[in-house]
Amino acid sequence: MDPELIKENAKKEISEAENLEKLNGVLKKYFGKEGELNSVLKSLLSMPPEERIRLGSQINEVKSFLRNQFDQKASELKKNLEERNGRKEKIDVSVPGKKPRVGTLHPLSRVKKRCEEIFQSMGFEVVEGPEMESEWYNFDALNIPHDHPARDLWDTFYLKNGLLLRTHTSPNQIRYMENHQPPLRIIVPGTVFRHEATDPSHEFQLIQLEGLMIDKKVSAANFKAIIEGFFKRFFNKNIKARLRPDFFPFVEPGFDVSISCVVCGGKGCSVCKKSGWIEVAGAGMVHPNVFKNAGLIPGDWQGWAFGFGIERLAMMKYKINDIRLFRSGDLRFLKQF
Ligand code: FA5
Repeated sequence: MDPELIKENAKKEISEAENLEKLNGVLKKYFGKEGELNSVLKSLLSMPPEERIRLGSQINEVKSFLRNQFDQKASELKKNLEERNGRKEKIDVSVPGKKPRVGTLHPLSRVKKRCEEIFQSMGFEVVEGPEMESEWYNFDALNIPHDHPARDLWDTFYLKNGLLLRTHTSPNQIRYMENHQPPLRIIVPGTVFRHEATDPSHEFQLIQLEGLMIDKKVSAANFKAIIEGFFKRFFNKNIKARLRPDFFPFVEPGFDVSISCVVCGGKGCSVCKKSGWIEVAGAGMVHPNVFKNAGLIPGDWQGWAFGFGIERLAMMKYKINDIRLFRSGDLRFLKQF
């Protein structure tokens, strides 16, 4: 058959195809194994060489022309189909949107931030110190010599480089006084580490907040007023503070600080074990040896220091009964904040 005739017929049939199925039929009819173009190609074998070349190139031209026609028609039909099926992009303004989840501050970060705000408003500067600490700053300079039993209470992780992971934020009392002349008021929030088993109220990693105030005349009464004021604002309740004698080698005298129970207000409940009080911090008047080790003359200055755990405050504030939840990574817990 004449290739030109095939071309005209196929062109007509392609343009008339109403759907992809019909177009496929046309494709098969002309391009299939037994299709018209192939049978013309087969007939070339019996032709003289010159005729074969001429007709062969004519067939090739027809083939590429028709291929184009098929492709164009196929994409036209597909587009129509998509439009009919509604698969083309459509904006349905009535569909509820996907709400992006906004992250929130970790409860410990929130509590730490709030503590900083309150102390800053009372004139305290926020200071930081290293988590990897020397024995000198963590123990010796704080009046805890090598053979002192208090070291057992603060067992920690000793590092291969001769340093250790600090067990409390108190080393920063020395670090700060070494470089700053009193009068001074600082707080030092930071992570500390202890070699101890965990339970609902103990972690081996926690955040402490250290406080230090040094001046010419600073008393325990002054400390009590500051710490009570802090807790009143932190819990937004009429909290009372209580100091009882306690021992820490770096203070003299030393106090155990309790606050009236945030749940029962001091009447006695299961949280405060019926005592009406909850222990929250260690504190005391700065020991003369600490002044000496920081390069200050003990008789020249007076001061107090305290340290409490941020986790324990967060537990009271948000009524959390297991300290281990904070670092569990459990989103069901974290999403509540
Ligand atoms: C100290 O670490 C002293 N450096 C505090 C201090 C500072 C005393 C300045 C005097 C002057 P203590 O080991 O008691 O003390 O810890 C202080 C607070 O950290 C505790 O009251 C508690 O709130 C918290 N804490 C201690 N160990 C843990 C633990 N394993 N898990 C959770 N909180 C803890």
